[in-house]
This record gives sequence, C-alpha cells and structure tokens, in this order.
Amino acid sequence: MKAALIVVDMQEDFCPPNGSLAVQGARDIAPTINKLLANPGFAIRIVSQDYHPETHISFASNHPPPNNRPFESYVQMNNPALGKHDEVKPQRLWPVHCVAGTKGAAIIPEIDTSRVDLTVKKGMNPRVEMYSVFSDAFGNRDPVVNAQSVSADLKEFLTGQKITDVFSVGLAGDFCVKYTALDAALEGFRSYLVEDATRCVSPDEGWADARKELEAAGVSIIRSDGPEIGGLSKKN
Ligand code: VGL
Ligand code: ZN
Repeated sequence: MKAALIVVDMQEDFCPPNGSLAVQGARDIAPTINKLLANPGFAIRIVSQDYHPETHISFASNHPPPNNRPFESYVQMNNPALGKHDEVKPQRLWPVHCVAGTKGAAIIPEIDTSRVDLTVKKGMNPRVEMYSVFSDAFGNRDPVVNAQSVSADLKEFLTGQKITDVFSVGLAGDFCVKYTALDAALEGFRSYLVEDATRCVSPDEGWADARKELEAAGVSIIRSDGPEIGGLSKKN
C-alpha cells in the first residue's frame, strides 16, 4: 500500500473570524492536519485551493433577485462539456468566496505546507461548480474540459505515483471533502475521510447525510488517532 493525504481547501474564506463562508471551528483542525502532514507514512501530500473567478456561477451576487440568496437559492447549471450542454444540475448559491488572487483564497498560515508535494487549484471555470478535487459537478474527467476548471489531473498524478490509499481532510466535510473522498473511491483508491480533521457547513444534518453517502460508497470514516493512521508508517 502507498498512501496520499489530501488537505482540502484550508483557506481564509472558509475560516472564522473573517471568512466570507466561514465554517464553525475550521481553524481548530489545523494542529490535527499538521500532525497528519508530518506523518512519514504518507508518500504524497496534496493541498487544494478553491480558486474562483469573480464571475463564478456559485456566487449569489452573480444572479438576479429574488432567487439569489446565499446558502438557500439554487440556479440551473449546464454541463460545460462539448455536446453535453443539455445536461443540467441544480447549483446551490454561496457568498462570494475564494476569488483567485485574493486574501480569502490563501491557505491559512496555521497549516504547515513545507512538505506539500502538489497544490491543486480548482473551481476556475466560471460556468461550473467543482467541489471534488478530482472532477467537476458533472463528473467530467475529460482533460480538455477539466483543464478549464482545475490546475492538475489528480487521478493521473496519484496513479503515476502508484498511490493505493487516499486520506481526505479539511473543509468542508459536507461539501468539498465529501466529494473528494467519494471520487477517490470511484476512481478505485481505498478512500478514507478523517472525521476529526474536518469541519462542516452544516455540522448536524449536513454531516449525518454525508456520513450515510460516504459509507454507502465504501469510504471509511476514521479518526486521526485510529489504527488506519497509526499503522501507516509501518506498512509503507
Ligand atoms: C466549498 C462551498 C463552496 C468547500 C467550496 O470547500 O467545501 N464549499 N465552495
Ligand atoms: Zn467554492
């Protein structure tokens, strides 16, 4: 086995006190994540950044009222892939967050990025949402389509590194971490979500629903002090 750690979206805009889409307790998980980043059992360490243009479809302010309430309203989103524009999905609207090049898009300074092998920017195509670091909301894996959304092909990178096991942590547990862990399983990796190294937008119903979805998809929900992490350095 060969393990990778993916630290999802530990960015200023997702953290109190000033983040525009602050997740409760988000900064508190930094020490746990740093401990994981320092674990020699991981062969590869990846950090992702939500990195949107100002015109991004998920920003409430880019849509006319009355259907533009952040957290509540949904808009129709079309698949950006050529020949698939008729495919639609509802997209939840968010406050403006993680705009490329702004302070809000920066990784919080509490995270020790010194051992990181790859930083992936995602959500760069204004026309489509991208929660998972692997693929957009339509599951597009076509490199031509994805090149507009994401700075690296994570599946390709991990496969090239002979990674078998993917551990996802960070923000938010009920959105980007969940979809990243689901995609890791879908792409054939053993997929783990480290529960005490994530925080959720909706810690109650949101996380309860996410847990069910993750378990149904074969993702293991584990703890940072559990045997899956404890056994890493020995197995590698
Ligand atoms: C995220 C909402 C919008 C996340 C990103 O990182 O979980 N959530 N964009
Ligand atoms: Zn976003």
